[in-house]
Amino acid sequence: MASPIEVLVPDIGGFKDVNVIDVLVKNGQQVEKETPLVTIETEKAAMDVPSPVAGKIAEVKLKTGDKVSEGSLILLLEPAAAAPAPVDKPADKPADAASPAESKPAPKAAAGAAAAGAAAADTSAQPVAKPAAAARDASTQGTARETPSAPVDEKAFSNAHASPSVRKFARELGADLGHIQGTGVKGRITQDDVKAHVKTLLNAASRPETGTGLPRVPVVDFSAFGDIEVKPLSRIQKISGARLQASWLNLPHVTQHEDADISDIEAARGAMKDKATQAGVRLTPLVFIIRACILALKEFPRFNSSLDASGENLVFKKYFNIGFAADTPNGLVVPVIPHADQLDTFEIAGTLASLSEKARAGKLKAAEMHGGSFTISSLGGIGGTYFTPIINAPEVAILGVSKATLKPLYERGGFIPRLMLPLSLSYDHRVIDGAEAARFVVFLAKALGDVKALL
Ligand code: CAO
Repeated sequence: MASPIEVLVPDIGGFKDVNVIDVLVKNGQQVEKETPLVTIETEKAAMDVPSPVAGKIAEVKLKTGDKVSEGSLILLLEPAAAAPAPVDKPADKPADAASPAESKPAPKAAAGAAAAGAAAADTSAQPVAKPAAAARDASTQGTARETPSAPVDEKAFSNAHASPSVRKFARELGADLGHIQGTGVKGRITQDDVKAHVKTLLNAASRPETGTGLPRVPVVDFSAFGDIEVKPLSRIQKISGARLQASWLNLPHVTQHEDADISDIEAARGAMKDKATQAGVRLTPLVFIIRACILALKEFPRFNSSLDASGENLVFKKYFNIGFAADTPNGLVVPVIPHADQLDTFEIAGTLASLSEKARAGKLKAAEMHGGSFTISSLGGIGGTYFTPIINAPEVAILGVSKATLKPLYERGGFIPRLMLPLSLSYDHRVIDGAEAARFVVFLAKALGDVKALL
């Protein structure tokens, strides 16, 4: 065994007195080149310092909680004897020969040797674990979806709620903690969460690029074209994004459009305003749209169904739990009005308002977003005309509603101004035929014109 070399904290971007949050090796332990030795945490990121060479830990010189800066002594390491390659693996020899730090005796300044050896090995001196770097290489070779090999978002990794050992584990796998949903206490990320995440990514990455697999989106280094700023998606965006993508990819979507003449119901809404205010509720067009949808769902029960897990049976729901997309500062959520068919107009308005308020304040409980049977996405308060809402799978249809505008309608030999509401119904074509969807929207538009039926 060669005489020990000093392994020092490498360049950590000028940070000083950073915390050692984990010591990952013990005296006497054999390590490989790149084995993480300690985890340190700067304001920006937690990072592992890997071993510059293979060998035996002679003496660990720091402990968890210590503060270190560039050049601080981490440990003494006895480098392994030169060329330890097994005879049955001749291919290893050139690699050993190419690593001078491993074969040459350490110069007098042992610390320098460690750093120099690390530099020669390109990644060894870098306080970012090798798997992440290796992964980056893989990603440029065409693994375009998020895979364990995607570049790690260091800030999000650092901010993630996880123990040092889980951080270390994630580093070893090149998993980005910033992308993992914690299932532990208070959302803490567990080792099982990391495993499940990596498994999912590997499954996705192993899909072929052609044939039945999804074609990949190219990886682009945007910074090559100008200044950029990287911001993580919100927790809600990550969750809803995955669900939206699953629906878009699994359900054959078709969107059917229609205009509903809501002039009469708007007049009725106006007439009810005072009464509604007295009852402490705000009547918006959505309240009546919900009521009209329930009438249509009762008439066309397939729109209130779901395919079962086998994909061979339809589950018809006898309840009418209406979800509505709510735009919140943190992203899209879909609260559900349970048994909306059993509520009167003001009760629907009250529930809609209280759930919307909770959604915007980020206070919705999980149970308040479960059990929907049909969803409405209303952009009517914002504007725009028609759009293609994505079905809230496993539901089979969703109604998109846009802003009502006055339009000339030809009636009895002349044009009259009518308030027209654009409707966009997306449906799962495995379950619903185009003709049935057209009948549904025609029925719905008629119901929205029938004041008596809606009140
Ligand atoms: N046409 C014309 N005006 C409309 C309208 C329509 N279709 N729908 C609502 N309005 C009016 C309302 O009457 C209200 O005006 P007043 O204050 O003068 O009465 C104003 O627009 C704002 O309404 P609102 O948005 O506060 O209330 P709402 O009940 O219509 O909607 C909610 C509640 C939670 C659905 C809505 O606030 C929201 O978040 N919408 C966005 C949904 C979304 O992001 N969908 C896309 C998801 S991706 O598919």
